[in-house]
Amino acid sequence: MAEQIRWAKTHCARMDHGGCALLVGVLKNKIVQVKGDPEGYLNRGYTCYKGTVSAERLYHPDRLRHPLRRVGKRGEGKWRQISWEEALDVTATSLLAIREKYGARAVGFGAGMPKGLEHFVLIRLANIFGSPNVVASQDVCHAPREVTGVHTCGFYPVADLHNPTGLILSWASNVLSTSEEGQIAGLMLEQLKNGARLIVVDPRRTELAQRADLWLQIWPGTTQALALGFLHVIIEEALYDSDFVEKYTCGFADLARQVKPYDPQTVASITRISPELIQKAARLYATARPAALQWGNAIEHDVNVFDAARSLVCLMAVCGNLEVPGGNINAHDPAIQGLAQFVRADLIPDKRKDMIGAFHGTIPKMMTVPPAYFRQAVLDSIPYPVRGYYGMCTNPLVAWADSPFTYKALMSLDFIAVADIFMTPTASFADIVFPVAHQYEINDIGHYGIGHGMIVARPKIVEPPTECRPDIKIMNELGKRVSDPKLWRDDFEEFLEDVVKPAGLTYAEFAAKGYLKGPDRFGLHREKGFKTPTGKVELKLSTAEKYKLKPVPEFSGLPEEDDPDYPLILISAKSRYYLLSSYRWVEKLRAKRPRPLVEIHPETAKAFAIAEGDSVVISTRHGEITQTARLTDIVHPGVVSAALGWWFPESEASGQFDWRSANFNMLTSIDKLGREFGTPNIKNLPCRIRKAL
Ligand SMILES: Nc1nc2c(c(=O)[nH]1)N[C@H]1C(S)=C(S)[C@@H](COP(=O)(O)OP(=O)(O)OC[C@H]3O[C@@H](n4cnc5c(=O)[nH]c(N)nc54)[C@H](O)[C@@H]3O)O[C@H]1N2
Ligand SMILES: Nc1nc2c(c(=O)[nH]1)N[C@H]1C(S)=C(S)[C@@H](COP(=O)(O)OP(=O)(O)OC[C@H]3O[C@@H](n4cnc5c(=O)[nH]c(N)nc54)[C@H](O)[C@@H]3O)O[C@H]1N2
Ligand code: SF4
Ligand SMILES: [Mo]
Repeated sequence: MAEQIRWAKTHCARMDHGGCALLVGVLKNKIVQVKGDPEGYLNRGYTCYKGTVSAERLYHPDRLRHPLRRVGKRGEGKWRQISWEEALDVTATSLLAIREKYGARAVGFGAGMPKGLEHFVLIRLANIFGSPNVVASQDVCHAPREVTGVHTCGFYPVADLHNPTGLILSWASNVLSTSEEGQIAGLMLEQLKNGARLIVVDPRRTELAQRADLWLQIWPGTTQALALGFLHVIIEEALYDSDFVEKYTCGFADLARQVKPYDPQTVASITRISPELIQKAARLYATARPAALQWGNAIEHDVNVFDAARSLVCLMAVCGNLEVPGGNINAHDPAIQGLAQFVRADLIPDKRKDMIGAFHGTIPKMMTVPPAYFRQAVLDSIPYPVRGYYGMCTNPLVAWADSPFTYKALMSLDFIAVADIFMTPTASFADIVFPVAHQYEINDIGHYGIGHGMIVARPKIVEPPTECRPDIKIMNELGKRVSDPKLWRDDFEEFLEDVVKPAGLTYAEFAAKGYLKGPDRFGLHREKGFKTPTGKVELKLSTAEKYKLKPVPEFSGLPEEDDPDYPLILISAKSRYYLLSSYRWVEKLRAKRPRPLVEIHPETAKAFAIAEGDSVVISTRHGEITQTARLTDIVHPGVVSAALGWWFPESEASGQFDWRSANFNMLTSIDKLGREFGTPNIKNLPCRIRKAL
């Protein structure tokens, strides 16, 4: 009799922040089908294309299947297969030798976008090893929004897409493509179906913008100006929530004074949105109560991110949209283990003072090291030498601004270990490469520490290839070799048990439930105030002087000056088919988007004699790359939007899989950095284009 497909439940992961509940069909330890689970809390049956083909990642013939040790020169792409014992021993010995010579802080522990529980085990490993330097992409992702929120109102205000809302203001966010941080596209679509109004602030006429009541085609990099313009209208016309402002905010008079010059005409000249539209949108947002501001990652991509994030929290606050259902909420965690305890923050009390970022004056509560500063430490020993790197779930050569600078830093390190599912441009530099067991092959927990008040279960469904191991297991074994083994576990899966134990659950029971959500607690400020030094939402920051921060948000100009040699402005958006630099090797994804596409307005293309499908050279002051022209009027004629994260797995390891020719970060630099988060200008850059010969 033919064997039946076994159906198992889990949640999608590692293709974005994850979250869709899935039904996974298995035949003889092989996943044969993936579909959305209609009972899913975040998705109710929805999946995107990436989700449905997600199991293809496990079955690529070139997947990493054995630990590797470099045999040629660094970056030459020559390897020898070794045992797990050897891989772990060499890594441990090398990291300990660096610690002996330069101190623990000379090892950087690297992660990228948080993909699962291993992100926090990595922080634990760094803490126990004694290094304050966890290096991650938080300079351009999440931290600016979360940390600015915490300084301004005491929490990370996330758009509540679960309770009915009157209006969604989608600002620099494109959840229909990205489902960012578990804000799954299906949730947004359901709100719209139920009658929520929609305003989209985006330089590109996205699918979401096409469905919007109002679309504001903002000039890139002018978020602060537009937000201050909204506040101008709202304050002038007394549309704000005066009761909330009076009782729960401080510095309103200062903010009102600050926004005075930002009248619709002035703001129109900066943002290139008509004054009428600015007024209309501001009025709609202010009067729609409740309104949810879905603020996206794209506000975090230039040196002015602190002002941008501050101005948006002020906007939420004065309109009375903080801590109300359908507004921007403090998403309380369920009863799970606290982050600080999980990562053993107690073992490294001086972390904040000692980390590389602190030397550069990054804002308190920014707990990862900006990659710009990390590389300066590696290359110039500023503020002290860094010689070793353990990286997992990340591909810095492509993901960090200024790729040639990353190349230099990676070439200069004494020791590099990388854990990945596939050989990548970054892994091709490593001394040791660890092959990981991946989604569907490991028990995992999603959304821990992301600030959306929930965790989701990602139970294992199939066995991994014999020699592929979960990241958590690798770090548990490495931990035992570089620190007191008592701080590690006999069974690495105890880390999963730790997280859910305070809820009175075992991991198996949690997996059967599927997810845990914290209690809905709205309006807590009415009893307890806000968790800021003044107990109020600080429209004017009480800590400004102490931390050398701007007290009220301002627009201090574009992130880069205009340059007649580079007459266009370059932006980017995440692709719906890939996760940043990942998975170009998954055939079903590659078939959907075989080449990097640069979006150019047809008029602009005509002016530069570029036709659809032409190879186009895009140059900035820092470099040039080639991508394929897509002519579309979704972008402004003065703006081009290029693809991110490109490298070519079909190319040679010895050339780092062609990390240069199409990689967006060849065009970016770290010449200018926002002080608070060490953020470089990774878009909103003057550029020019020409047809490739
Ligand atoms: N110019 C420019 N640069 C950007 C951005 C931008 O918009 N513009 N976006 C930035 C943002 S928001 C982010 S978050 C970063 C992302 O930067 P990264 O997180 O570094 O990049 P990714 O491509 O998401 O993931 C890197 C690697 O993780 C591996 N991986 C996947 N799953 C696993 C796993 O289970 N275990 C291990 N060990 N590895 C795994 C993938 O194979 C891939 O090689 O990039 C930033 N860089
Ligand atoms: N499919 C897919 N999903 C992903 C990812 C991925 O790579 N692919 N990456 C994941 C990660 S790490 C993150 S951080 C999130 C990011 O997800 P999002 O927050 O949705 O961010 P982006 O796609 O970078 O940009 C969102 C929108 O901002 C617009 N934009 C660009 N510049 C500006 C500007 O100056 N002002 C304004 N107002 N808008 C601007 C872009 O046109 C785009 O439509 O997505 C996650 N999900
Ligand atoms: S939207 Fe994200 S979580 Fe949902 S199926 Fe797609 S990749 Fe997976
Ligand atoms: Mo991100």
